[in-house]
Amino acid sequence: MHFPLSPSLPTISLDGAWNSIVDPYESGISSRYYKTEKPQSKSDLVEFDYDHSPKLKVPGDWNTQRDSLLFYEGPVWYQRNFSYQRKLHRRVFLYFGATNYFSRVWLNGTKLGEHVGGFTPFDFEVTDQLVEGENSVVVEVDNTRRLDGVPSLKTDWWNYGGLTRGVKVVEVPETFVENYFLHLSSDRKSVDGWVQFNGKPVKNEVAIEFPETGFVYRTLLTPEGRANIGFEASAIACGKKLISECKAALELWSPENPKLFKVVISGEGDSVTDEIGFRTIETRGTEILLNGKPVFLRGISMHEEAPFRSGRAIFEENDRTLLTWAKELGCNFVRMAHYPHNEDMVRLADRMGLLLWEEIPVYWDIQWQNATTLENAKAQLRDVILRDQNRAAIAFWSMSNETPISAERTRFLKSLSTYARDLDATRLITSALNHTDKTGPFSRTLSDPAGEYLDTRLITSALIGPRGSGTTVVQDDPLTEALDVIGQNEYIGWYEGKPEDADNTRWTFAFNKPVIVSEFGADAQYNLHGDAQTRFTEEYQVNVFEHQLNMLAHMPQLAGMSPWLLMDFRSPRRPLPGIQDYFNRKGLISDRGQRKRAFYILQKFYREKAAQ
Ligand code: GCB
Repeated sequence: MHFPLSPSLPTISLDGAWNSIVDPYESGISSRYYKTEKPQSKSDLVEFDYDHSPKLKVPGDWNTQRDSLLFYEGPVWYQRNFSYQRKLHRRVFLYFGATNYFSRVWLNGTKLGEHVGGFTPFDFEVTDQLVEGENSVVVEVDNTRRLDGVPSLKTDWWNYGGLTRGVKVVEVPETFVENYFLHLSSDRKSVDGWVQFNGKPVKNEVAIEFPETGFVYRTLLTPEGRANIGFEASAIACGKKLISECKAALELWSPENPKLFKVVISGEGDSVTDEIGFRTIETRGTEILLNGKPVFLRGISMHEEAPFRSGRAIFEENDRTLLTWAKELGCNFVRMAHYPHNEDMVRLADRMGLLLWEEIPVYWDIQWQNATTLENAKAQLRDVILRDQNRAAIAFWSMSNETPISAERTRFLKSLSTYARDLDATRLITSALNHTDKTGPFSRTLSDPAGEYLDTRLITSALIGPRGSGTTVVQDDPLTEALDVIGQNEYIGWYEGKPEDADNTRWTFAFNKPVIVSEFGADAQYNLHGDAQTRFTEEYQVNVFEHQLNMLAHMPQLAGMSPWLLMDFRSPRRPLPGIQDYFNRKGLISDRGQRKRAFYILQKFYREKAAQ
């Protein structure tokens, strides 16, 4: 069962200091770290003691809390006590915002379950396991990378482990609003959707109220506790007035006017409050239409990395800093790479007026033929959709990033696209693709016989080969057929050729769909200066951006862009001493919050775009 954690839900926070045991040799299960009783007599042999173990803060990654854990990959056991007063006619859930990557949870020594995947929420019902007074919860979190995982072994971001998002005890009535989805119909005439109750319905009624205007919509539940919603959109604006006598139109959400309505959903003795915006997003030929009008997406990519201190972004102030920088850059759009970011980030984008691209971590090469891997990817996709489906900011569900083409990969990603559409037909489906140039000197061998994954980044540069003047780059990835919008990653001037090569590059897209250039960029260390041909200088990065912007000015089908990226981030693949020091330096802003020169190049371009 999954419910979005509406801010109105009654919760007890379990955030704070937890006891921790680092378990590199995986002794925890055999030594029963999940049992927290103390030794009964002085002769009892117990080789662990949570109370005297070091603490870790929750939420938080462990890597940036303790120097010895910076590169650690393996299990860490977390434990804490909390007191609980049982209440009549209440059901109780233990809710985890996200734990990376594989987790097992025990309450008072009883195993509640397991969860796979590092960026989506999960919960367990604990109504019957909770005891009056003191309770103990133990979580084993293991961030070991797995060949069959999503993502698999190689990523260009830090493998932050731990209880990276909040932990909460959630109390709800015996029958409660489990989830709901309210959205504007594609013709903008009605608000459609559903409400799902969990538990046995008694009154079989639900009411959806908009306190701002006084409009209340009531309908009945099916025996399964589900209500299908459908009412005229203008009814929200008309409030208590008759629609036939009222000319008011629903105020739509947009980046310029991020209008949210307070919505109260009640029934069966439960009531949840949310803030929801209404808008449509669709494509027409090679255009993206927001509320029926063409929009150019002035975007930026970003990781969920905390400004100024590095580590996972975990507080609203971290999210606010990142999104405020995106606004200062002139953005109306953010690509949240390469995994679901925290829920507050999405809610904040809703309030600040930023369209979002949300992605699951199907990154580079994964086990396309493995049914369990597909189930895992689908579960992550389902859970992020169920979490964020009511956020007007979300415009795109991205299935993947830079996946090497093969029949199995295309089948896998098409199956994900279909699944996403079945869950949510109101968003655009996309994927960040490599171009498919086949003219390079190297053959398209994507993995070697030993099964070692090659880095698709290098494959891309190999494929394009030496660049001359007037190069044409082709995008004919067969996956495009299943997408609404083509996400195009390219690194002309960094992994491919020289920055100036962009000027002569022409693009050909086999499918007549909108294109977002979802990545381009170059590493630059803040305050490292040199000439425009010297790698890692701010001048080199500026040079790449200037030539890229020249190229994009005449790229066909272009509907937006999200260069790589807002801020420098930690990556174990980036060891260059004195420059990278385990940071990917493609940020327009350094990890300490300093703006590099290229920031202003893009800002100027976006200001001019916005004025057009
Ligand atoms: C890419 C990846 C991104 C990397 C970036 C880079 O193509 O999508 O995750 O961080 O290139 O800097 O190499």
